[in-house]
Amino acid sequence: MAILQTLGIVSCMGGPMRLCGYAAEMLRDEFARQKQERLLLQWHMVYPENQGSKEEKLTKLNKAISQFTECWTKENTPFLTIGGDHSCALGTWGGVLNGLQQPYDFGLVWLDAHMDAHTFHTSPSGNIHGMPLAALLGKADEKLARMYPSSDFIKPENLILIGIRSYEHEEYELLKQKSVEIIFADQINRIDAALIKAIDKLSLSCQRIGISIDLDVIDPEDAPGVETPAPGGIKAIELLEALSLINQHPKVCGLEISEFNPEKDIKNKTLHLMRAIVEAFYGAPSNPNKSLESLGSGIIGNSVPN
Ligand SMILES: [Mn+2]
Repeated sequence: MAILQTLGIVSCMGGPMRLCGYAAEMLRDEFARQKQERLLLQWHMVYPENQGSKEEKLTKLNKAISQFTECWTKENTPFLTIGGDHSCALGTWGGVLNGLQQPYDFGLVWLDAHMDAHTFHTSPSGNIHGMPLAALLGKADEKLARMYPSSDFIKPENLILIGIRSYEHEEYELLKQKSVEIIFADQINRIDAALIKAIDKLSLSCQRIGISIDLDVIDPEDAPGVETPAPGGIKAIELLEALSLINQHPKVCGLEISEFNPEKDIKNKTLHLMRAIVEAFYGAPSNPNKSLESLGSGIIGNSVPN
């Protein structure tokens, strides 16, 4: 029986949502309902404090998240983090960078409908779940930088965004200025090939790779339970297949899943999908009879911003 270290972040302070903080507890109960034979999640939960401003609470929460992922990174223990809103990425990946002796060797695949690269200066909403990549790239304003629990950053060439289809000009400018690779949703003809290509590319220069999934990368038809749905997303079944093809990839140190909003879910579709995502990547490997070589690049056109 494999035991997977799992951190639940019981907070939705980084977004406008009321209930996404319950995602981890709901997923824990969902796993508990069925007998586990192959994969056992060992749950740890972090909760925000009652006192202080939202910024102060998020600063402490991200610090707490980072202490777990730093420790697991140092021990080389694969982990799963379950948000919460996507601002938890500040803690998850800031902690990984803290735990690495060579933080420059870290790569991140960011699956999201949005770019999440705002700062307080550019964000129309002021919601922090739209800002984690600015901080992770070292481009945060002062207020955002205070919430980020690391002094190390991701090298722009070690970050790949996949599935983007809704963004503001300012975030695009920030990423473009850094030449971050962006694969837009309408460029993807095969998510399995695109994901494998991204992991292969990062593997060349990175010792560890993280995968951050915002559930809104999936088409709202398949994942209605998200706060900020955007039509034209990836099919759930295709994402699951893609993840099973990189099942427990030796370079992948952790998987993050965020932005589940139970209020908008229909018949627990998105909750069940979260579970399937965990099992596709961390469960027993299936035996794909596909040849990876035959997949091609999976994208149409050039994915570097122009
Ligand atoms: Mn996001």
